[in-house]
Amino acid sequence: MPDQVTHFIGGVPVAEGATFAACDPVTGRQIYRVHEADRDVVDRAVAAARAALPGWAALPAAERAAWTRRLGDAIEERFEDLVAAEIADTGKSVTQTRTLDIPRGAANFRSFAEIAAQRPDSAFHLADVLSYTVRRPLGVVAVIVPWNLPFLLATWKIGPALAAGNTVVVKPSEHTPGSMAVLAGIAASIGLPPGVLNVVNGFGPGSTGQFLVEHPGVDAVTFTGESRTGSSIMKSVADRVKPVSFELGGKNAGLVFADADLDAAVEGCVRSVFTNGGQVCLCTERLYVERPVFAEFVARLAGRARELAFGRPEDEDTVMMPMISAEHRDKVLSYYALAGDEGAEIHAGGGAPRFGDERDGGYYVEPTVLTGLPHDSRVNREEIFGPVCHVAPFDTEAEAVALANDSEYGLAATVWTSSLGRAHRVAQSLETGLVWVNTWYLRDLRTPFGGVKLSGIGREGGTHSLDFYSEPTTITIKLEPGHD
Ligand code: NAD
Ligand code: 6OD
Repeated sequence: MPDQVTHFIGGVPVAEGATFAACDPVTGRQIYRVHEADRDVVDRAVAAARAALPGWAALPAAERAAWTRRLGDAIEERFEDLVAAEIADTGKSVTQTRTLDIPRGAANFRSFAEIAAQRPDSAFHLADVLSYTVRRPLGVVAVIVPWNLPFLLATWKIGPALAAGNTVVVKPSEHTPGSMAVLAGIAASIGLPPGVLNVVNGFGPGSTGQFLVEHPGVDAVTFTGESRTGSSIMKSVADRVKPVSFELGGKNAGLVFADADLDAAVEGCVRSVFTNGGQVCLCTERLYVERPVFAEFVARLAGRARELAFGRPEDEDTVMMPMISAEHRDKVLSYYALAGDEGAEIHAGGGAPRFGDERDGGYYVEPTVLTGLPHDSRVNREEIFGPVCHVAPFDTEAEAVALANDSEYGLAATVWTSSLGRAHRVAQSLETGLVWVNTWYLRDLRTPFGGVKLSGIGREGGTHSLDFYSEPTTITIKLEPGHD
């Protein structure tokens, strides 16, 4: 592990700016220091990206795709370094990091290389008029990402942005800069043209993130994070009308019908509620269960929650990971306390575990299952972003859909049923960008991904990403002289 994390500008590391501590969420101890990019450093990163833009944008799509693919391949070569960096920053389990976070980074580059290389332009021929469309990159794209799936979410944006001909300045979360530092090293080692990929570190408001999105040399912003941060970024780029793509928060519902395979539903909900310590925007925080199976479902889910292993990240059977920071742990625990104050019955968890070792300095909370709260309680309304769900009974399909849709958010929902008709009907009635039936977080990278309401603007994934990261120009040619 390096003792400091630097920026990466124009193909070289840049160790400038005051430093701040990055802490290990497992123990709370400092692991290294991170340089914070001030306005001057951000200026230089944007200038490097602008200088690289004409050459990169002019490359044939197939050549950019080859570079993008090479980044994916090189991730495999530095796999263990990336696993180590991601675990150090987040405390997530080695099993998840090896099977989800890092492989998805490689897949993000490879998939978008493929999709971009094969993308046709459209043409329309009408009598003596030919109209066709060419797509141009947006320019310099600011990529701002959160801490929960740091490598997966950054590469999900960098891959298509580069394949579409943009150059990027990436700002990872202040909590999780490690894996982007490794990616920067990978870019340098494969000889990616300097300035195509730049990384600056720092905080959000009044710091690196804000300087970057407001920079006049940045043409577009792609952001994943909290809804209120999205709203504030939108305001700060409004004057320049910069294109934005936002993947924001969620308060996702799961609907369990009495005709569901209950074993599969319980295990699926264990995943959808507790994966990554509940710190995935797609995690379920509200479960609605049809009354005949409600009591059994709650008992089984709570039983499974109590069993989830709190090992160390390097133990292969560890499931539970810490919250990212002391502040976030305190926020989650404050919702556990609020649930008690609001009259919840706590079936599992409700507090912070004690280990009797160095992990007591870390940021762990217990997986928690609640019932008995009113639909309008804050616990049922606000995104908690921890390993917790509230379970409520319902009596009719219409009631379940109405409860699920009664939210300011609209990112994802899950439906558990054995009826094909119900699956289609309910899935099409849910006001979310994503619905999973009898599964959760099963991804096909070609599909549109994103949310409605407070959960985001726009869709990324497959050609939808390429649509965002490029602008069409329609060219209309009159083929024969004559009247228009
Ligand atoms: P956050 O909004 O606090 O921060 C995200 C990133 O934005 C960080 O890099 C941060 O430094 C930066 N930032 C903050 N304020 C900024 C500003 N004013 N200008 C520019 N940059 C700024 O989010 P977080 O706490 O890191 O992540 C958790 C949140 O992200 C949750 O709400 C979660 O639901 C959401 N999320 C959504 C998705 C999705 O796909 N919809 C995916 C992951 C996380
Ligand atoms: O899988 C993805 O592509 C994606 N964008 C996941 C987002 C997860 C949110 O925490």
